[in-house]
Amino acid sequence: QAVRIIGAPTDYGANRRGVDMGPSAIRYAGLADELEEIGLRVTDAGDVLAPRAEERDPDAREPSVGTAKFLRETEDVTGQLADEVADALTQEETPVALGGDHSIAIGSLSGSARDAEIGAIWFDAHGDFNTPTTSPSGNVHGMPLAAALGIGEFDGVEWCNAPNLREGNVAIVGLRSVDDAEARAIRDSDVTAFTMSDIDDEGITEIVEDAVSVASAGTEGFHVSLDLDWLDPKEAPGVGTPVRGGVTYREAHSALEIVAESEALRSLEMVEVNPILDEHNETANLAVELAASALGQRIL
Ligand code: DIR
Ligand code: MN
Ligand code: MN
Ligand code: MN
Repeated sequence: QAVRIIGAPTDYGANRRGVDMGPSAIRYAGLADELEEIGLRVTDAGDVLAPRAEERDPDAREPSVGTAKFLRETEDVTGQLADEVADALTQEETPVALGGDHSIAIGSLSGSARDAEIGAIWFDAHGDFNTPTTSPSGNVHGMPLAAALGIGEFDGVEWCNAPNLREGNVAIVGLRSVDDAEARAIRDSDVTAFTMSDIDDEGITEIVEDAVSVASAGTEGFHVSLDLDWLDPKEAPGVGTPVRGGVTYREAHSALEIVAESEALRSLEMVEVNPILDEHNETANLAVELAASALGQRIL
């Protein structure tokens, strides 16, 4: 089995700076070596081109999609990422995208869904289901799932809609911080959403098995989008929007081991690692470990 690492060093979508260094931090934590150790053939495609936010005007926007910040840059970067992800898949390599902020998921989802019906599992404290009108922040990292699904103003916006991803094949896991209008949009959609309370009640294995069923039903595999703020900040301090009460270290591994066992993982991304806010790169180290679990690391 082969994987292709693709960095997307953006911070346009986030409110705190430094997440553009995520790809470097995760590479430095030894991603390629770790994946080779578990028997994968690894290619590193380098980074897609993302100009520094300082060179850009946050308000230069497409009027059709409202008041989201850095939308042009997001379109540009996610377009490159989508092409690279789609190309990896045609070469039978599993794409492993490294963020950057979560806006890059617009690209990984549309690339992964270019030539196949896919599902998605979204491990995150947040719903990422805002649109430019519901967003309290204007930050696109709070919107990528809505953008990919064509919710609200994103309806019919071709560059961000993932062509073969249906709401019924999307599961969000680990919610504990959702804006009011965003919660309404999630409820009104056909997306399956599991909160932290659902994990408390049912246990992580039950919930992730359900998520895998949702994402696999009638699809040719699923994308896993792993926002490191899904974990409790004690385990993953190096993120821009930490929220207490997240999953534990062991729950996270267990979840990604279930993903690996499904043998339906089509593409993977790890986002929101911010080395400036981290302690000795431990959040990037954790991202590497979790990628190994998702990609089939076996203890025995
Ligand atoms: C918030 C934060 N809901 C927003 N979202 C984050 O700005 O839309 N997503 N941090 O990962
Ligand atoms: Mn998040
Ligand atoms: Mn997110
Ligand atoms: Mn717990």
